[in-house]
Amino acid sequence: MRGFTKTLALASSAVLATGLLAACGAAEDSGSGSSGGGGSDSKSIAFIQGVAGDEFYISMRCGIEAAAKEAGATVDVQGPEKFDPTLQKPIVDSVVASKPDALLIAPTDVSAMQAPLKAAADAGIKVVLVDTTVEDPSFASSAISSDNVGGGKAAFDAIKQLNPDGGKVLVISTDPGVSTVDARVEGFKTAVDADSSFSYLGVQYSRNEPTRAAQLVTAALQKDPDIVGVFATNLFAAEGSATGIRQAGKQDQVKIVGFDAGPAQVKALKAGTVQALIAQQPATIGSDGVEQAIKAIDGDATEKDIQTGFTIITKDNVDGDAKDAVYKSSC
Ligand code: T6T
Repeated sequence: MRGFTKTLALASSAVLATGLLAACGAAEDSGSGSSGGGGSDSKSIAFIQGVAGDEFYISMRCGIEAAAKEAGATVDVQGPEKFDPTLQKPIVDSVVASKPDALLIAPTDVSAMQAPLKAAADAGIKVVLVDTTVEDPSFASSAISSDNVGGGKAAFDAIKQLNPDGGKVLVISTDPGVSTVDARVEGFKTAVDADSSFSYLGVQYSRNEPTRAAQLVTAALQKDPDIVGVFATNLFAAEGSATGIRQAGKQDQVKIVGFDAGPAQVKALKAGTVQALIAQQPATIGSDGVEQAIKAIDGDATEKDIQTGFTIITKDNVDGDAKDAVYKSSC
């Protein structure tokens, strides 16, 4: 694993306050762009994000563009409006028709994106999976992602530190079939099951929509008013969970640990609405992706699987050691 940073220094008496809410997908990423030097014979790389406007993929784009520039390759960036395979597949089909040398992609579903991506590889395009994967990634030159199972376990450790006496915990995820968040849920659940002071209320799916996540959390709190912790498996789940807990007036009782660290999540952390963030290394995932893509294009050996680390951000380190782990909303 590369660049693994774990700084678990949770403020034990975090003051909860109101104040979270940033628009979903409100980033500058217009969905397409290009960079890189090189002449007409320069290598062409397409990058298809999981969803446009998500600061995780924007930060990844920054890493990709910087690495491509260095290598003299061109980059074309596109992303669907929603994290949805029915919207991502047509983008893949049109990218494949344009015949780039390599395709970097975060597939939005393990099964629905299998055939379109296999078809891309069969067409001679070097496919590199960045972040998410598919059921059988054997056609891919490389697959690069965070230690998602480990991140789920770290989320439980953080919730336990905030609730040493245990209690009921809930997971808010996006959609089943998304490899990354499913792995985070698995890591979290395994850790909860191993600790008898906690009880697992299961996972609820928000379809990557903060409003839905907020509704799920509010409803869950009506059913189980004594929930002590929520693990939100990505940026939008965390945003919505914080809103739901605030709306239920339970911010002094329920601790939220969220995956990802966009500017809105950091604002929530500083406001005390969220207690810990697990920041991935999207720019590194992107630059590693370019490196592997170029090796594949050149016919050199690639690394089949690369795992990147994460940083745990709390109020205590957000302006210090963990400052650089925060995602960008533009490059
Ligand atoms: O958590 C990231 C990414 O790793 C996941 O696959 C989908 O959601 C994010 O993009 C954050 O919104």
